Amino acid sequence: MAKKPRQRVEGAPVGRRAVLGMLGVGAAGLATAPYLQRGWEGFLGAASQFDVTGLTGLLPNPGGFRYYSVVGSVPHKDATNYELRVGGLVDRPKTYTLDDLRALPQTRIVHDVLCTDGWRVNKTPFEGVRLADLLDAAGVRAPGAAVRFTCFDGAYTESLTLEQARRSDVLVALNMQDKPITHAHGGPVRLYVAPMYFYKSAKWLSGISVTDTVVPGYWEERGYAVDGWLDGADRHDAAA
Ligand SMILES: Nc1nc2c(c(=O)[nH]1)N[C@H]1C(S)=C(S)[C@@H](COP(=O)(O)O)O[C@H]1N2
Ligand SMILES: [Mo]
Repeated sequence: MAKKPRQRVEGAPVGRRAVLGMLGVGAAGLATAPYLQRGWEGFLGAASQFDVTGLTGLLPNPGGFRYYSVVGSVPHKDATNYELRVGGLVDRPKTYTLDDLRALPQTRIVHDVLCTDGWRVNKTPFEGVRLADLLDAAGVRAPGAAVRFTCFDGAYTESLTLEQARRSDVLVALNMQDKPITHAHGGPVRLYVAPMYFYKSAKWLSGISVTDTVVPGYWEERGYAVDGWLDGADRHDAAA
């Protein structure tokens, strides 16, 4: 696949940074914006003023990541109010709290993170519950062939085939860089799909629904590949 799939805006291929650039909201302008002094954690809420396009995705932080959100502000959730619903074509739908997820066996994966915009963060540890374990607990019913992910930002969605979802390197992640996932990075719980571009790793995960067909996600509706394989990924998960 192309290294940098582009979203399409009214038929024309336009990258997210190009969209911001056309609006005069480039990285240089943002570097002087006062909200940066409030620190990166304040970024998502404060950036809503720039959310003209419905896109928020800007400067690299010192760790190399950029923070992306397709909405201007996202509610904060923690152990007191976080819920993850697993349902759809399953025998035993279930809602997990953060403590429920913490009590399940945890898997740690160290892999390079790559965004289609060209930045990468090598050897990033993620840790959490294997998605396969949650699917097994739910009991996928015969017509189930794909998984749809929804987020408590109210906008982002993602998808995987059932085969992809059952890979050993796909996590419902609670930790990133060996710390609880921060709000800005999609905490308390995000998806982590190690063998694919980072857009597959839905932040602020709130719903996992087994479907009979792949439902393209937010960026996929806007021109991204549904299969987000990284170059060199083992597409058949020989390790599983
Ligand atoms: N809910 C949600 N998840 C999302 C996104 C988003 O905008 N909203 N952006 C995706 C993209 S394109 C990337 S590169 C990563 C960015 O993750 P980060 O903000 O933790 O660096 O999240 C992915 N998951
Ligand atoms: Mo991305």
